Amino acid sequence: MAIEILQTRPLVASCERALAQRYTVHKLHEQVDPDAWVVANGARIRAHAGSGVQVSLMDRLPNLEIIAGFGVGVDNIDVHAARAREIRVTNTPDVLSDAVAELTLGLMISLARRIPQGDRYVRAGKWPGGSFGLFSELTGKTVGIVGLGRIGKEIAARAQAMKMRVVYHGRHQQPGVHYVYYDDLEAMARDSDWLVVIAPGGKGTERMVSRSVLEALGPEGMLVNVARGSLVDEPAMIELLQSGGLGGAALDVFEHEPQVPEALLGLDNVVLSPHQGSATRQTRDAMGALLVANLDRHFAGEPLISEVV
Ligand code: NAP
Ligand code: 8YV
Repeated sequence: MAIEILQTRPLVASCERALAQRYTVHKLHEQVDPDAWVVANGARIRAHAGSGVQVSLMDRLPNLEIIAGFGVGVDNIDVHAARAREIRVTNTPDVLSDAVAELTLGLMISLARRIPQGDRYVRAGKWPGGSFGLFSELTGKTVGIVGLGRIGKEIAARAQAMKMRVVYHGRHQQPGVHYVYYDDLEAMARDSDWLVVIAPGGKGTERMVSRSVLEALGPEGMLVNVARGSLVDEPAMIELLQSGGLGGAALDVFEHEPQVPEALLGLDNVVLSPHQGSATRQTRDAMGALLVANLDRHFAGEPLISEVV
């Protein structure tokens, strides 16, 4: 009997091809009347391929066994509700850590040397009119990493290669990690030139980078957010960027993305990126392969590769 699974948003082509070879795939986002489709067919669905599953959908899929997420962050999956319904949840950690770390360093260098602004300056024909300006290096600066996890450690290694001093904040000091640990985020911000945010999204980290943390980072301080927009007090960040209370920001994620606050678009001490951390062909294919492998393991009765527990 064919195993029927559901998608509610497009997935990378290689992943969709692999799923179609193995399963009967229904794409809810392509249905003319998604609600009517779920009412008529939801009982046949055994798995959801992709992230973004809330309890309202779970309740309409009575035989859902597993949600195979696409991405390592699971803040857009109601994991608590899934657990209560004995629905397994998997994600795609590790395979994307290098890509996210590379983008993070790219955003840091771009902000430090105003690379996007320099490109626009040349394209606008302004160079003959004078010099673009002097900015600053990463070398010798202190970077405070908020969330020294799988990706945070890859960022730290690359920052060290840029001759930066690395310190970190998390809920726990990690044994065997030689970077200086701060249990107080505001204290770390005060002692840092750069603050890189790479902890998980969700209620536990909402606006943890508060106005007081941003003020502690200060007028020369640079904020990088490659985690989730929810971790930063975005209105306070914008106000401090405008007033000079915060030196600059490089942002790959936003509170209400893909909508980005208009106020950010006009700021010259900001670099903006449309949630591109894992957006390479190689990494997205690897994420898709891991999603499929988790589903295959589940239906073969074998241990899952990356279960969210
Ligand atoms: P991970 O290995 O689980 O690392 C998470 C780190 O955050 C851990 O070091 C953890 O340390 C720390 N942490 C967790 N809760 C915290 C809290 N309340 N306060 C302070 N620190 C906390 O996860 P990962 O694989 O590195 O991924 C991290 C996040 O990056 C994902 O959840 C996702 O939101 C984001 N991400 C973004 C992109 C993008 O495209 N921009 C791509 C991939 C991932 P403690 O347990 O010691 O607190
Ligand atoms: C997204 C991410 O998953 O993995 C994560 O948590 O934030 C990204 O890799 C990616 O944008 C696919 O939706």
